[in-house]
Amino acid sequence: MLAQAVCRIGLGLGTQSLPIVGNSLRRFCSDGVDDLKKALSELIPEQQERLKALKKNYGSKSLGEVTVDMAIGGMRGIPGMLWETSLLDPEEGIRFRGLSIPDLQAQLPSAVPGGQPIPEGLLWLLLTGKVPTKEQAVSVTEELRERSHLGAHVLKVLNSLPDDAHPMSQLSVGVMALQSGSHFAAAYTRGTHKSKYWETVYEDSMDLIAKLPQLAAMIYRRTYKGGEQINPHHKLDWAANLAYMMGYEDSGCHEMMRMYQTIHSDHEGGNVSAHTTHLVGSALSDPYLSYAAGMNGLAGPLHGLANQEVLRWLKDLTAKLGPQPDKEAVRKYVEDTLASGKVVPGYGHAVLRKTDPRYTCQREFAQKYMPGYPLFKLVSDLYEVVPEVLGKTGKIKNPWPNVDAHSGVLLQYYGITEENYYTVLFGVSRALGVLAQGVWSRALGLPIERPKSMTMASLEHMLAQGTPT
Ligand code: NMX
Ligand code: MLT
Repeated sequence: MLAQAVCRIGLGLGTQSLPIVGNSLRRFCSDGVDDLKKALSELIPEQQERLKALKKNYGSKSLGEVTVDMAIGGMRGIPGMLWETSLLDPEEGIRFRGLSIPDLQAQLPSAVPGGQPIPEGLLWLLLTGKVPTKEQAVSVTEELRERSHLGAHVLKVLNSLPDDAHPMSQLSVGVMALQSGSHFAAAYTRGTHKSKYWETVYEDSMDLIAKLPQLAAMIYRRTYKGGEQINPHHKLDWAANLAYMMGYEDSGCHEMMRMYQTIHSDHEGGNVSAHTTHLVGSALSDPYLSYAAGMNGLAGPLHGLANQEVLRWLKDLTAKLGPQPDKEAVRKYVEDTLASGKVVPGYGHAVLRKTDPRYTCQREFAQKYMPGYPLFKLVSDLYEVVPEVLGKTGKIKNPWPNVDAHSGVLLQYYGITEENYYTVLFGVSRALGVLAQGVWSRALGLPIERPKSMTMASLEHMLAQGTPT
């Protein structure tokens, strides 16, 4: 049945269907006021100078020691990468270009008065470091709309996969199906000067971000809704359009999607999806190749797939204990999870040492829009039980909930009940951060990433000789 899926994408909606012809790079908003690429190009020289000065003045300074524990413990705590778009504080959580989540909610343009930020404004912020005006954010919506056309071959490629292909595998394959359109790869083959790399990386990144909602909705519709696709709505913003093309027209769901897509976008550079995208991009693999690699990392259960795992775990809990179990029963269920050698999904973090502000933001959304929803009540009860149980183990460094502990509840409430799809929504959002940084990585001329590895024998030898201590 999936192979016979009906696709209406790209048919008849003039403003949605502006394929790039050859390698021509279109200009948007040529008056300059709302031109994101122009705004970016004006910032690049000063940032290049800034990096040069940093290297010249402080290049030989130490950023601290590297212990054996760090080297064999997942490189935890080693500052080894430049990442401009966001920074994570263990106690406070994430800041995007210096702005916390409440700052984003207060300062970024929204689609409805007093509503959630639109991710297009965040994208402007991530790329330029500046809060956009409403006009600038809307210009990004328009730019993305113009770039959003998805070739008919993408659905054919997806339809050639086994019916049970996981949505994250479909996302990765779908992105790779788009890679032949890479402007960067074509420019590199033509021999473009390295000072111009960022320009085609920008074009690829914007194209990819523009196409992801249609690709993600296509995956959803073919996997769960019989295959019939829904055309984009030419008046909706990027995140609301994603929900709309998935089949959700409720304005509350659209607000939730704007918030969801904003808060999952970036979490500094060391997390698996961001680091992978950065690493692969450092080999001058184009944004399609590097983002697809990042998504394969996001698909791991200790990273982005945890949002799927949380829902599976909650479903198992309610199947065993009923929809409103008492706290003692919940406590026992958490203890049993640990005793069976599994992790409690949605809890813990490699860097954070407090409740994730992305959890808090989602909790506040739920308190406002779904206060009596039973699944929200259960997730709230877990917040009162799980940290104490995890804390008692004595080994879990952060017993508090992360972003994935709460996102599924919001999606379930609006009818998006298929948990195996959840990581795709995380992945669409993550494109904003990792691709914005990818543009800067090329603009700043960052080199190929190549850390040193050690064998156990080389470590033993080095340490037996007493150097270093
Ligand atoms: N449940 C059970 N055990 C845990 C948990 C948890 N939620 N969190 C950490 N531990 C264990 C961890 O497996 C390790 O055990 P061992 O020494 O036997 O290998 C020990 O506690 C110490 O780990 P930490 O240093 O506290 O955490 P680490 O930095 O290694 O891992 C996570 C961080 C996020 C991978 C880990 O907390 C975890 O597996 N959490 C559950 C999965 C999850 O929610 N992932 C999503 C993270 C956010 N995201 O979207 O990416
Ligand atoms: C993320 O959003 O990438 C996760 O919280 C994982 C991390 O930061 O390590």
